[in-house]
Amino acid sequence: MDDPKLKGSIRHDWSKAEIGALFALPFSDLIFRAAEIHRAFHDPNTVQLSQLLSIKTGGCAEDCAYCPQSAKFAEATGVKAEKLMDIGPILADAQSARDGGASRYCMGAAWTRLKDRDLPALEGIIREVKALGLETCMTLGMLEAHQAQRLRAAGLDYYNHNIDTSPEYYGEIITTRTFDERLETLAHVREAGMSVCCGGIVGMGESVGDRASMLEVLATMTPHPESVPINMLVQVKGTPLADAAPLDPLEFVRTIAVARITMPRSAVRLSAGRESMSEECQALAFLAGANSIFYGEKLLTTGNPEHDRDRVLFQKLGISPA
Ligand code: SAM
Ligand code: DTB
Ligand code: SF4
Repeated sequence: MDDPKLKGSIRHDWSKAEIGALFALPFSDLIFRAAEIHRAFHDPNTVQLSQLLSIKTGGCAEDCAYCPQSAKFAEATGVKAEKLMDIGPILADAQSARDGGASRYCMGAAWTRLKDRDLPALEGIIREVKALGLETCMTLGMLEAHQAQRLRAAGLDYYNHNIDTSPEYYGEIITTRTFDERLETLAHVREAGMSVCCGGIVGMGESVGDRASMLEVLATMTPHPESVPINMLVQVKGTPLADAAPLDPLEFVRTIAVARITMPRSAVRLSAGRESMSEECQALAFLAGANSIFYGEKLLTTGNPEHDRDRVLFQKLGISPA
C-alpha cells in the first residue's frame, strides 16, 4: 500500500459522528472514496465465494424479528424444526459447493447456544469439510470460551456471529438475548484464534444513524472482523418484519461503501438479499467495495441467485472468483 494519502486508513477509533458524515457525503464522493480504499487493499475484480448450508434448521428459542427459524413464528412461516444433519449429506453438499467454485463452506444452526453434547459431531464435520480443501465457517449461536477453543482445535477457520443492528435499535429486533452477550461470544472466538465473521442486517426499519452506529461497533473492534457480512433483510412471510418498508437500494450501497472505508482490509460481503436485487445494485455494491458473496441457490431457508445467473453477472462485470 504505497499511496501516502491512504496511510493511516486502518483505524479503530472511528466515532459515530465521523461515520455519520461518511453516510451524508454526496453519493459519488462516497463511492469514489470507497473504491479508492478498495483498490489500495484488494484486487477490485475478484470476489470470494462462500456457500451456506443450514445443518440444523428451525425450532429456535430466540425471537429475532427477521428470522424464519424462530419457533415463535413457526406456525406463520411453516418452517419445521429439524435435527442436526448427519455428516454424509453435509459432505456431499460441501463437495458440490467446492466443485461449483466456492472457497469457503459455511454451516448454520438455529440454536441459541452451542451445547457440549453436539461438539463431537461438529468436530468431525469440520475435519472432513476441511479435508475437501475448503475453508470452514460455522454459525451456531452463542459460544463459551472452551467451546470456541474446541472448534478451533478441530480446524474451524471462521465463526459467524452478527451484531445484526445498532445497540440502540437492538431491543426492537431481539428481546431474548442481549447485545453484550453477542460481544462476549465474539471475544471468545477471537481469543481462540479463529477469524471473526461479524456484520448485520439493514432494511429492518432502522435509521441511517443506526446503520452508522452498527458500523461504529464493528469498525472500533481491534482487529476488525476479517469478514463483514452486510445483509439486506429478506422479508419472509410470517415473520414480524415481513412487511417492513424496503430499504432504498442506494442506501444499501452506501452501507457497503462505509463498511469498506472504515474496515479497509476486511472482506465486505454482499450477503443476503441478492435474489431480489438488481444487477445494477450489485454492480454498485462491488464498485463500493464488496468483495465477497454467498454463492449457490440457497442461503439457509431462503433462496439466492442460481450459479448460472451469478456467472453471467461476473462475466458482464469482468469479475473472477478469488
Ligand atoms: N442462530 C445463530 C445466530 O443467530 O447467531 C446462527 C444462525 S442465524 C440464522 C445467522 C444470521 O443470519 C443472523 O444473525 C442474521 O444476521 C442472518 N439472517 C437471518 N435471517 C435473515 C433474514 N431474513 N434476512 C437477512 N439476514 C438474516
Ligand atoms: C449472514 O450474515 N447471513 C447468512 C449467514 N450469515 C449465516 C444467513 C442469511 C439468512 C437469510 C435467511 C434465510 O435463508 O433463512
Ligand atoms: Fe435463532 Fe439465529 Fe434465527 Fe435468531 S437468527 S431466531 S438465534 S436461528
